[in-house]
Amino acid sequence: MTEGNFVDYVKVHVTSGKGGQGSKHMRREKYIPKGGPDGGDGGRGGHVILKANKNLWTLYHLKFKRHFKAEHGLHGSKQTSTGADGADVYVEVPLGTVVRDKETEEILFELTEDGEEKIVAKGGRGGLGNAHFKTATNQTPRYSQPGEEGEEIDIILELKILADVGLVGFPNAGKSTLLSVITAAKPKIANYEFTTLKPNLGIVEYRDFKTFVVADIPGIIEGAAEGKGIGHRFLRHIERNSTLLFLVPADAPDIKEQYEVLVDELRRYNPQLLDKERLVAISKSDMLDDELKAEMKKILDKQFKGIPYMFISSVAQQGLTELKDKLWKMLN
Ligand SMILES: Nc1nc2c(ncn2[C@@H]2O[C@H](COP(=O)(O)OP(=O)(O)OP(=O)(O)O)[C@@H](O)[C@H]2O)c(=O)[nH]1
Ligand SMILES: [Mg+2]
Repeated sequence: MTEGNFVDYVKVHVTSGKGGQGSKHMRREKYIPKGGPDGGDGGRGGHVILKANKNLWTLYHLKFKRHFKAEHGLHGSKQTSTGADGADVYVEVPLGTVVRDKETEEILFELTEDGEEKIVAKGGRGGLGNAHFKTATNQTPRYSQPGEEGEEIDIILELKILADVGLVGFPNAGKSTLLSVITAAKPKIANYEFTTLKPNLGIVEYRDFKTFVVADIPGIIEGAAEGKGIGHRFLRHIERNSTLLFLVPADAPDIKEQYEVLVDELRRYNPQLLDKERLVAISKSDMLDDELKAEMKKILDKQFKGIPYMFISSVAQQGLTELKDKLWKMLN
């Protein structure tokens, strides 16, 4: 997946099918005079259904096709024959898709499980044929019901990535580099801030075919929750992750302080983010010699107390197995 193809917000217009008209037919056969009403019911209009598909990671496929229309139900006919239902239309979306009514902005529902289906526009019911309306006093009803109208609605689809681990860090902390060494993802990496403009996902393939998904989101800076930088727009992509991996570079002037700034931004964006399990990785620690590392450890042990932290280096491939082990444990 390249960055340009990452789409996490689309507007879609959906229309369900109208129900078929019930029939007003009167039975007429050679030896059965006054055969009575035999008009069948109209068929149901097609629904528009959203369906979650675990193989989709973005809403990119909906960027160019934004209108979905289901078929109308067919009319009922003689011999109480019911009209065929209109075909349903399925719109496939990734897991973690939140569906809103565009007009009211109200959340209609979310899809989180593979194969889950939700009707977003219900097909109109078919009208009843005249055969239903025969009574003792009216043996030959010459009326039937029309089919119900379909529904038409503009919806907003918003993706909240369902990754297992979300990477949180300042720009340039080494998030994308880490993703590139523990997964097959090939995100853009460079020595300047805001290299990553859209989330990247990677799958960590782990011992005994275990796997977990890591999301690399754009860097977060102080004030991100209020809209500074670009990170705030992507913070929702870590709302669903079960574990947050904080990345603070070893050359940060004050590691604990940087961590606190990040935590504070998350809190201001959504305090529930702090209920998640957290791990701190001190990145780029190939820049430290053993002596310096030992000294830092003494200080960090005091500062971080209960919060687990570890030294890693993506470039020198240090601490990466321990990191994966730790993440796996936290996830399971
Ligand atoms: N020495 C050293 N440098 C690293 C390491 N990991 C990343 N870097 C360097 O740090 C710089 C930033 O790396 P990125 O992975 O692009 O950082 P990022 O956190 O994704 O940055 P943004 O996308 O801008 O938020 C690059 O020049 C990397 O080569 C490491 O383990 N050791
Ligand atoms: Mg990056």
